[in-house]
Order: sequence, then structure tokens, then C-alpha cells
Amino acid sequence: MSTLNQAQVAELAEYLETCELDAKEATKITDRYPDMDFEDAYDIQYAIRRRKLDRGHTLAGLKVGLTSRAKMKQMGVDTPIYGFLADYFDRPDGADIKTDELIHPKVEAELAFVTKAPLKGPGCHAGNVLAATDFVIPAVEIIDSRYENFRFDLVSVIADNASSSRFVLGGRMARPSDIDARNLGVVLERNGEIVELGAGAAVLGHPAASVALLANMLGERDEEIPSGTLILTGGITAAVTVNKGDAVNVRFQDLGSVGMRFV
Ligand code: OOG
Ligand code: MG
Repeated sequence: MSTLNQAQVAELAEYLETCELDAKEATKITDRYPDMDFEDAYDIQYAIRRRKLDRGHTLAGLKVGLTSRAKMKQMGVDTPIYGFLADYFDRPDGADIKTDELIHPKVEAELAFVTKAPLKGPGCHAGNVLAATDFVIPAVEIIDSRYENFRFDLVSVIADNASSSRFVLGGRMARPSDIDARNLGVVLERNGEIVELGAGAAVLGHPAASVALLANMLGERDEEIPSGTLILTGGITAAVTVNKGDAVNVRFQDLGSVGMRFV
């Protein structure tokens, strides 16, 4: 069920996307529309996606968020969500990330999957995902909620494309059969100091379960994950605040590291 009409969806999409592009804070959209539901929220997110594609951007992939206890606890919510990645979110390993294009960025250590076959829910499970995975690769997502102080409810954050803003892939890719994604250790350092650590199992027991969940959530909209899709599976640890001048390096067991500087 949705509660917003097309004009309201379009207006909220324009509002949130403008805040993203201008690096300006937004007020929580549920303050204005307290009865908004999940369907409205994804309608706004898809409208933002269409705005970008209509301007000539392409889709770089998809992301799942709020998939670990650490992230859910940090944000005060309890349900995983998804969003999309646009081409210009992508930054190379070792990049300088411009902080003046962002509001209040945080970094997350994640495992990314790339599919080699479509995945469609309902009924998709981690086994289907592993069979349909071409390779996994270390990733750092830079999230940047448009909402003041990163304070939001689920409906507001879904509409805001799950706080997506930048991502960096790095390290070495691996076939899913060559790694134990559950026991894969991750160490996140900011300016040489360890600030968070964890293992793949923090993400829904196994990061492949996050991709399965995505396929099942998309199935509700009668969509699938196409072959060749990059999927960020969600922060393994709590997200870490970064400021201009910070250097971040995340080490992934057996898979190398991903780094960037905030300038
Ligand atoms: C929402 C996005 C969460 C993740 O990996 O859990 C996310 C947020 O925390 O702002 O990307
Ligand atoms: Mg994330």
C-alpha cells in the first residue's frame, strides 16, 4: 500500500537528490509525511534512480544495508534495506575522496559480490547466491545520510537511497569457493589506529545471505538481480566517522586491503 501520490513522490525525490548533489542536510521526510510506508519510500528511491539515469548516469550496482547487529544497533533500526549505486559513486582504491562534496561521511567495511547469473526471489537462499557468484571482492562504502546527525527512521533512510554516496573496491577478488566468507576477518584503521574489527559472519550469519535477502526483497517488486551485478552486502562493523585529512585502510583476511584519503 502506498500513501503518497505521484507528484509527492516526485517532489520528495527531487528534494532528497538535490540535498545529495549540493551536500546540504535534509529534514526527515517523515516529519512532513508521518504515514509514509515502505512502498512510498522505495518509490522515492526509484524516482531518484530514474532522475540520475535520465541525466545519463549508469547503474554501478546495488547495496544492502543494516545487515549486521553492529549497524542496526548504531542506527537504532532492525530491518535490512537496499539501495542503488550510481556510476559516479565509484572511486578507485587509494583515491582522494573530496569531503566538500559530502555532508558527514562515514566508512563501512564490506564484502562485495559480483553475480554471473540472475537471482530472483522469493525463496532465494545463500546456496543459490554462492552458485550464482562470479567473485567476491573487498569494498569500503562511504555512506552520507542526507539527514541531520544521521538521525532517521527506516522509511526516511530508504527514500534517501540508504545513505549511499561513494564506494571503493580493492584488494584481490576471490572465487566464493576459495574463501570462508563467514570467518573472514576485517580490520578497519583510521590514521593507522584500529577502530573497528569483525568477521563476515556479522552480516546475517554469512554475507551471501545478504544477497539472497536482496533477491527476495526485489522479488516483491517482481524484479531480479541481473547477471553481472555488483552488490555491497552491508557494513560488518559499526560505521566510522571520517573528517578531512583522515586516511582509512581496511585489511581483509587473505584478500588484501582497501584504502582512501579524505581531502
Ligand atoms: C544506512 C545505510 C547502511 C550498511 O552497510 O549497513 C549501510 C545508514 O546507516 O546510514 O550502508
Ligand atoms: Mg553499507
